[in-house]
Amino acid sequence: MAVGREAMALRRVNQPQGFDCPGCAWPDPKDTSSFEFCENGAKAVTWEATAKRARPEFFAANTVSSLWHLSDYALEGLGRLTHPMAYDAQTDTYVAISWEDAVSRIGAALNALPHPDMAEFYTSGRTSNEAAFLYQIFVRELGSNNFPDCSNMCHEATSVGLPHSIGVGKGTVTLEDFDHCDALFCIGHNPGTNHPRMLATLREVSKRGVPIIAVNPLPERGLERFTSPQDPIEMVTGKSTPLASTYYKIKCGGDTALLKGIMKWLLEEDAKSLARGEEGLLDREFIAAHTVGIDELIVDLDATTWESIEYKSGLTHDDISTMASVYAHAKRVIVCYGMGITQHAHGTQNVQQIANLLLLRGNMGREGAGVCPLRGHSNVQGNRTVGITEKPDDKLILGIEKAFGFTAPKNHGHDAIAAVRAIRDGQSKALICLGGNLAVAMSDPQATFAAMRKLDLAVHIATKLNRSHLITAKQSFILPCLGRTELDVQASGVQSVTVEDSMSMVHASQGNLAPASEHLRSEPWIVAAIAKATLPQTMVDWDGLIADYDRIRDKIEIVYPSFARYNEQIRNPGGFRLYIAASERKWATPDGKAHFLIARGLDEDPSVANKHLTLTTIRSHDQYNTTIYSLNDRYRGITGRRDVVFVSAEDLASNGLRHGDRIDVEVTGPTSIDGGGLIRAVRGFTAVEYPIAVGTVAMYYPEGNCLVGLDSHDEQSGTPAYKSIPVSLKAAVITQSTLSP
Ligand SMILES: Nc1nc2c(c(=O)[nH]1)N[C@H]1C(S)=C(S)[C@@H](COP(=O)(O)OP(=O)(O)OC[C@H]3O[C@@H](n4cnc5c(=O)[nH]c(N)nc54)[C@H](O)[C@@H]3O)O[C@H]1N2
Ligand SMILES: Nc1nc2c(c(=O)[nH]1)N[C@H]1C(S)=C(S)[C@@H](COP(=O)(O)OP(=O)(O)OC[C@H]3O[C@@H](n4cnc5c(=O)[nH]c(N)nc54)[C@H](O)[C@@H]3O)O[C@H]1N2
Ligand SMILES: [Mo]
Repeated sequence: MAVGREAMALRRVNQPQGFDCPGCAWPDPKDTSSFEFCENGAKAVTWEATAKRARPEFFAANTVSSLWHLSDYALEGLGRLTHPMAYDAQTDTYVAISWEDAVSRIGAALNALPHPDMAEFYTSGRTSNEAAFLYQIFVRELGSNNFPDCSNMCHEATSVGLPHSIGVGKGTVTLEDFDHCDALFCIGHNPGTNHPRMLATLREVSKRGVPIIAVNPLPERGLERFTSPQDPIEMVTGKSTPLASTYYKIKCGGDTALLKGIMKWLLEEDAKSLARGEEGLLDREFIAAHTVGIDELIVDLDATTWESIEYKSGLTHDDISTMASVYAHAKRVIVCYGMGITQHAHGTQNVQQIANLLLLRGNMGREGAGVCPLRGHSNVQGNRTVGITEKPDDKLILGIEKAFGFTAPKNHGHDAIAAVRAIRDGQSKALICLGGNLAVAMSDPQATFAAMRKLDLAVHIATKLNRSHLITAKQSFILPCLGRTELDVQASGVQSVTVEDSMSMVHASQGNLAPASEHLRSEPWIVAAIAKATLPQTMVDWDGLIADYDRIRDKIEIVYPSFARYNEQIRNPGGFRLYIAASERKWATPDGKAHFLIARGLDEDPSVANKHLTLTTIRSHDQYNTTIYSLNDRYRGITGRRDVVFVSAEDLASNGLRHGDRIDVEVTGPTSIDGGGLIRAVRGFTAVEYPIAVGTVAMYYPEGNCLVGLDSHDEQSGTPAYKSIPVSLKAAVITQSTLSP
């Protein structure tokens, strides 16, 4: 790797004048004056700043069919893409092409579609606000709302669930709130790997003696460090025995049960407290003034038995009452959560139960309290804010009209699952991807790969080669773009882009490295070039906007008034926070109230409940989504491989298996058969005995994606159920062990 280039890059990460780390979406402290980056952020930066190149000569020497046999790790390991490339079916290779020819062929192919709704426009969350905004303007001027995006596989349950609860689909806390909370709940996320800069915040919180409750089926190292209190936390629970740990190994998919359990305990203790003549445990003033639905919630919780709560969560009444008493004794509570909550068949309902819990004690919209969904990609939240949505509201349509003078379509377009279905069914014939690796990230690769091979047009705007690019259509293009770390110079000089983090802070990002190749173009430039080639009658001054990104931001401000004084505000170090009404106890719901919402039942998948194990798919320490940095997973003790299944000693024994056995993992229940009539299964993986919750097994993502059918998703948000897959384990046909005991 290019040592000098990387070292230079790392010194500029998350600095006021530097670039935003392309790793996670955790916010930066206010005055970032020192080296503020983490091990995994450094991996993301060096992966982009590599000296390796995948040049045209390489593509000429390697057919697409031969590249298919390389692993995902090896494909990206080829290095940065250097030239725009077009697929040549005759030689089965990608061949260099000029930008002019590439965009004119893409424009012609899009215009050849009978209707613009026959194209899908995917976005991955590393894209800047400027690129994402231009992209949706282009697609809407073309006449479509088909915006599948990575958020559909990620925090869609948050985007769909929280607005019904509190009127906004984003978190309500800021980084400063962590200085004031009295208890912190971390449910279903793994900060040591996926949001490492959060560990600094956790350390501060734990140094203040604030209990951190972790809820996770796996013992994740980064969290465990903060759940073994130095000071016994008897004072915050009122219990006589000090707690050795506040880490709770929940059964996969048991979070709704747990959250209902905590709320049920609160109601029971509240009643006792009132009977003693005390003031009770609920914030009655807040509930009366700000919420509706408490009576229905009480009825639902009364009807939920402790027996079912214990069974579904895998936690005891004692565990749950301890957590609940920590919650009840704290004046200000923050709940953080990640994919362990959202990627379930009832992800939206999980999110809403978290909101319920917080609302019961008024832990919303005041200092030190609130909800904190940990977003994934570094700008996935911003992409949604600036219009990447398949369901445009009137404000967006009117805003576009005001800013550009055309009327955008109002119909609802496709999210990720609808897009793949439309491609599978031959209704959509073109796919443009602004970043990402859709085929591999998506559920049901069997269906997704086959569908994508039927396309007329596939376009990938990317930094590195990945498997999605190898699933070729009649016409396929790879368009290489600048990454975050690289200098972006346009007609008016060096450009900055902007991004929004998990806490709605918007700030500028400016790359400083020389681009990996002179043929790279910025994402906004590429979007504009495709737009110009596709829309001869366009109402948008694409060249003017690209010449100076301040002009793009001026347009964003017209469409979204919450970006008032955008260009001025991003010139302040640290940027600015977008207005979140719920942070001020204003509820942007139809009736202006926050809502307690009911989750009926506790089952992830009632039809197969009770008998099966539940498989969850997780990230290793050495990967960024579908980008695999190495085959190691240090904190979990796995080296040199990813073909493993984490199983508890109890579940190994009850299935007649041992550590190191080769096993087959088969899906059970109604989703067990794929579209081709085969049992969904992963075969010959190695069982690893692991201190994971009994009843839960885990595999890496994306290795486990073939076990998730396209139809297995949260009904409300469409988020694939990547983390609640009913499975059974059996010895593989080949039983030879490849792991030492
Ligand atoms: N280095 C690195 N950083 C990243 C990423 C990356 O791949 N690598 N990806 C980015 C993206 S896009 C995202 S969305 C985030 C993802 O960040 P996370 O949300 O941390 O993602 P996951 O690794 O999927 O892990 C979720 C955690 O939930 C736990 N879990 C699984 N099932 C359940 C369950 O049923 N209940 C509960 N309570 N917990 C459960 C798992 O054990 C795991 O610890 O990270 C972002 N940051
Ligand atoms: N089983 C299972 N499946 C999952 C998940 C899970 O937990 N379990 N998680 C889901 C989640 S949370 C997400 S967010 C999705 C992720 O889905 P995606 O966002 O589609 O996937 P990534 O792996 O992040 O995309 C990596 C590719 O992005 C390109 N890239 C990198 N940087 C840039 C850039 O600056 N610009 C451009 N244009 N391209 C760039 C590179 O070519 C790289 O190969 O996967 C989902 N799939
Ligand atoms: Mo994500």
